[in-house]
Amino acid sequence: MNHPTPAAVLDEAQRSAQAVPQFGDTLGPDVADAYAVQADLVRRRLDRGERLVGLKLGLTSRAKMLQMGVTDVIWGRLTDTMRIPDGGAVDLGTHIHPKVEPEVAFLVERGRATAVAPAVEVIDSRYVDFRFTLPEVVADNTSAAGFVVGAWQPVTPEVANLGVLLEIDGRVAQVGSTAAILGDPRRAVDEAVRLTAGHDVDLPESWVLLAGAATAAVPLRAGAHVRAVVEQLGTASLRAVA
Ligand code: 0L1
Ligand code: MG
Repeated sequence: MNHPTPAAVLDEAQRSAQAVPQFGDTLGPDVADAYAVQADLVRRRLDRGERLVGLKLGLTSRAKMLQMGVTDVIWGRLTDTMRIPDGGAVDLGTHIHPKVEPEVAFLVERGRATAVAPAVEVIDSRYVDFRFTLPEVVADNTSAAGFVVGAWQPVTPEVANLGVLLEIDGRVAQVGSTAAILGDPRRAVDEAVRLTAGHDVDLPESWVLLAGAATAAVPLRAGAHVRAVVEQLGTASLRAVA
């Protein structure tokens, strides 16, 4: 009997909201191979009718890079079904052990950022206990699970260093700065272009880029109201329903 491929295993884990063990030696240490698994994984979603709407960067802060022992950021693909309307609900029944992190998003048109917005990313590793190696998280589409984008604004130089709060039920859970994202989140666009060169990524003319987290991620609990507040840019929010 043929064993299911890593992409098939991760696809089923996401669809059934059941965590799977890490692959260990099956996946291999090569990040290029892991991106091929990610492409296969997301292709399965597109074949079921989802649309590619953008990209995300991960491990964009010095703290996360040191934690993972890496020197380069990673990237994943965003589809339309991951998008949650601002203020909308996330069904916890369709996730394994989701976490939320405050980010900024860019609207990218013809290779440049034409607008910026506060955002919340929902990450949900498909691996048991949210534990993975770098190739494993790349294969798992960098834990991408959902995202909310607030109101779009013009991109100004101030975006380089704005205060960020992650609020849960009206209480401050995390404090950070947009400067934690690559030193300046505006670098995310060039990084995304560089990282995806040579990959088969068929983006629409106007697409969303989640630039990275401004603080550590926080577990998403049933009933929680989550709000990212970015100085000068405003808010993006969601609530978790059981
Ligand atoms: O968006 C992110 O920075 C997450 C990247 C993958 C690592 C994780 O799941 O914490
Ligand atoms: Mg993120």
